Amino acid sequence: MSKPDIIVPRVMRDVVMRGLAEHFNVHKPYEAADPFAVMAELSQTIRGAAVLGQKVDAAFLDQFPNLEIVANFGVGYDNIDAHDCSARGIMVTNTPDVLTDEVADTAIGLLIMTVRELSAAERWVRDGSWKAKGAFPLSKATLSGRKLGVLGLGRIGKAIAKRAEAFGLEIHYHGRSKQKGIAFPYHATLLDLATACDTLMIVAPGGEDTHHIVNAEVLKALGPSGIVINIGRGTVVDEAALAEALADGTIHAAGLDVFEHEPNVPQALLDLENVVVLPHVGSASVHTRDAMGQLVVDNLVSWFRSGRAVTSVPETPQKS
Ligand code: 8YV
Repeated sequence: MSKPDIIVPRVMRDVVMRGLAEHFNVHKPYEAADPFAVMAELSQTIRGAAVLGQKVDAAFLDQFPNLEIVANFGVGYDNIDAHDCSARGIMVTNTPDVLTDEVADTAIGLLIMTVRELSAAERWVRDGSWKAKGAFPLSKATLSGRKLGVLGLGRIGKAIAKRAEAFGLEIHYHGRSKQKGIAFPYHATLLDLATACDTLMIVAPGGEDTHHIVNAEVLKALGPSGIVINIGRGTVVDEAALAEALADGTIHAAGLDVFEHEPNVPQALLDLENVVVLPHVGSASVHTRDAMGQLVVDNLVSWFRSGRAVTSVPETPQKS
């Protein structure tokens, strides 16, 4: 039997490219002088897509009328219009679980870096300030006694909460609904969560429903000792409002791994001392990115072998 034809619009990790090559006819339009011409030529042939950050919208889907599955590299899939895929009968998969611990570890690292000003402290050593000026100034904030509001208590949110509990933090949460069997206090609105807490851990996915929900009002409710950590998606935060709240003391500090227009980080944030910035490294270890890549391959292989995906997203559930 001939191998199914799949498209990889942007180059992906070795583990993905090698894994796919074993099982599929892999088309890589990015290698061609005119990628759009290649895509047009392949229009009727393509049955699967492996995507990384690629926008999968109506225009993309219209190009490939015989597409059966879109396998996303990443647990977040706000780059994909999963409702449109569902309406067209196209399966969408993501890469949950295999990255949960890595992202939760990064989130806790970023929280401590931010609270204790560790990146500025490191710069103090490297730029000779320790020798020239003496001890690094004491951090104004402490982790001790903080109330952590988790926005989005999914798999990663729970793993962060578990770690934060071990650090003695009081955990609260907000999400679409109160979850059964979870003892942490639930707040029906984000504003209530921010009012009850001084530390906001953003783990929520991107997309229309969460666009800029962390706004000026929410930041004000966190208060002057407030700390915002974002490990979810940049679009969840109104970055202009955040920069303003950080500059005028409405909140104390922020630690950000994600931004609205990556890799562009607003200058207003970079200009501030009370912001720790990371280049979207939540899941970025070789170990975890390889596991995510393998899951992309496994989803496609399983689909074309058995008509079942390994990790389908809720909008395109597995048929039982
Ligand atoms: C990756 C992520 O950076 O899984 C996600 O949703 O944000 C990250 O693990 C992303 O998949 C692009 O490489």
